Amino acid sequence: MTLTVKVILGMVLGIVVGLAINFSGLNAEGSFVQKFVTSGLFHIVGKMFINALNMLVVPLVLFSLICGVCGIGDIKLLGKIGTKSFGFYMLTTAVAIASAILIAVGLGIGEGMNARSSAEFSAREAPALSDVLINIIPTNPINAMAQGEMLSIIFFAILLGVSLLLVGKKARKVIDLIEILNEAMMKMVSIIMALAPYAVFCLLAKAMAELGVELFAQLIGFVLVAGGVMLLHLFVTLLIFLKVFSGLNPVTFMKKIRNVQVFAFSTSSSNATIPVTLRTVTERMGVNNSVASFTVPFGATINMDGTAIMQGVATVFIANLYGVELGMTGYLTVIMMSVLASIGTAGVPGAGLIMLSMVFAQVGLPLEGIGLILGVDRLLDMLRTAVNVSGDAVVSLIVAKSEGKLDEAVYNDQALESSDK
Ligand code: DAS
Repeated sequence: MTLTVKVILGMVLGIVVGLAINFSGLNAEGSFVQKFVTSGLFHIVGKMFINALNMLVVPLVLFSLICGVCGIGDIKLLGKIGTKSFGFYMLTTAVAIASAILIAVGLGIGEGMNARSSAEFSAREAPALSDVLINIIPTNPINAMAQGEMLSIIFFAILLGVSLLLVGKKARKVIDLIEILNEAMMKMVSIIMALAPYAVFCLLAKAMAELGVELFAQLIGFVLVAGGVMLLHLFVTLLIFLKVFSGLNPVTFMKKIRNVQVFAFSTSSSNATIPVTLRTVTERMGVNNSVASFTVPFGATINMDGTAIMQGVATVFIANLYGVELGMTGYLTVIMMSVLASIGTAGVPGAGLIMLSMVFAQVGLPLEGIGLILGVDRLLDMLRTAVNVSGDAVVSLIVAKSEGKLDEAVYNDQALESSDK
């Protein structure tokens, strides 16, 4: 049984058990069941799992970003192709997160619940944007890592990666070590994610017992809105970008990208999909390998439009659920944090959820809101990964076309559409 099936099973069982406890009234104030649910096994297992996710954030972001930058190989590639692709990756992600927040706020998802956070949290006033920008540069990177100041860690990791590239051949051993540590972190993510089915069961059973069927309805609403915005981004926004910035036919793109999307959907991993994306954009869309070999791995590391959408919708959902007023500054901070969180998100299953805690922490939302999202995250992870890799392919085409490195005869060759080629 795959992990995805186990997580979905944990989700269904958690909802059923939680709703049964809620409907039965067994968790009346002061009852044994209420104590067991609120501070007993369900609570303990859920909190331990969320702590484990938080434990991963700093090392995962640090090593995956340094590897992503060092993976560029030649510092000169950071020039025109690097600048162009970085710019377009950030632009598509910013549009993705802004549309997610606008739609989620417009629909008012999560409103009316006024859930209580068992661990009293003070909804921290989102810091002024100027402070957020100034604090991106850490005075002490080690302290920033100890404090989990993610913006500073992302800045330092990218700068360290560029610096290692500038050192040249002498840095090879250090880069190899960091690549091994990065691989170890991916394994650690897999180990912790293997426990997700049990954590999902406990977190959802607790939440459903406390908040009842209304929460269930709210969660369905969250999944539908997040999924809807992802599909909007995939079938409208990205195709508009493709048409406007490269003039290429969006319908041809959607026919040829299908096998990549199916692979990403089933693996929930951008990293695992890199070989499939590379082969598709070069052999079936005509992108020159000199461009694709940079833009595709680079995109799998820093470009996560689908993840940013999930993070934006989740932030609005949890803020409304707990009655936290984020305000314009708060939402602007969320947009910036989600763009940066998507840079730091590794291309492995569940990474976007791990980074969500960084966004929540920045705007003072309760981390236990992660536990509610976790229950339905696996479903969204499959869809958002397909969106992520589609964005990587679109930007690869735009950059290749602008550099004169796109064979349009191959792109327009309808014979190359069938997914078995
Ligand atoms: N599954 C991640 C990826 O590979 C995205 C995420 O977890 O948000 O793109």
